[in-house]
Amino acid sequence: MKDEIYKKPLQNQEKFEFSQKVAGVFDDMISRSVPYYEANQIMTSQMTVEFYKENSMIYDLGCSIGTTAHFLNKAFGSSGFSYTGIDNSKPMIEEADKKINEFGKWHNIQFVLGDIENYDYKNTSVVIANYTFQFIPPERRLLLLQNIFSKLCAGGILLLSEKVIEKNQTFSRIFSQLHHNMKKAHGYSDLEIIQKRDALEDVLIPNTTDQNLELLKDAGFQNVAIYHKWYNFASYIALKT
Ligand code: GEK
Repeated sequence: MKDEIYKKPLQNQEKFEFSQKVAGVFDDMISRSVPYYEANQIMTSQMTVEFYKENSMIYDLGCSIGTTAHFLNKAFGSSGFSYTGIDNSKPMIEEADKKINEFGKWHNIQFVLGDIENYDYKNTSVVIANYTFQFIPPERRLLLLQNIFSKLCAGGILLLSEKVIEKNQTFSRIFSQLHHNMKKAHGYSDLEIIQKRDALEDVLIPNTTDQNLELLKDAGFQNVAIYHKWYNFASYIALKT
């Protein structure tokens, strides 16, 4: 379904929430808002295949409607894997569950309603957190990363994708403008883009590209690389050695 949530002028601008309305149009919303969303999903699944260890769990933090699981299903083909997608939005998990029968029977896939900050993680070789940390209060991000680091096996990875800002304000301004232009090219009006941006204020809080690198190092990851970057979006791979 087409995302038209911010199409009409809104009298009372409410804060953005992962509601029923958002879950219903999420596919369209995220693919028109996040640059190279599909390419990033493919890269996420390729690296997951590369680093996944048998008998361990893949965790997808903030799995939304389960799109990443579908890319993993395709990338793994007939090799089995275990996956848990966690999200604290009930409508998102309900949407994800609607397509649970589309996965290969040899894959062990589940979607769970839960908070990624209190989840009881088990042995894992791949943790995926695509565009989710940006919704965690900044002062709690290190603790969550430390918890993930402690549950990863040696040789395991965290794949982290985020909206980012730059330290240099000129770069930040230009990158934001280019993102705005990209959304317009994907069919959103200026009004839609501005109303959504206002709704996300203080809800989606981006770190700088460097802050994320530092956080990952502080959490214990010695080897970190940026594997995908588009202006104000960055994806990091962090390896536990
Ligand atoms: C994708 N990864 O398609 N606990 C659990 N879930 C949370 C929490 C939390 N504390 N905070 C936010 N979420 C997906 C896209 S969307 C990104 C991820 C976006 C969930 C929230 O409910 C939402 O579904 C998801 O994180 C972020 O690749 O909408 O920009």
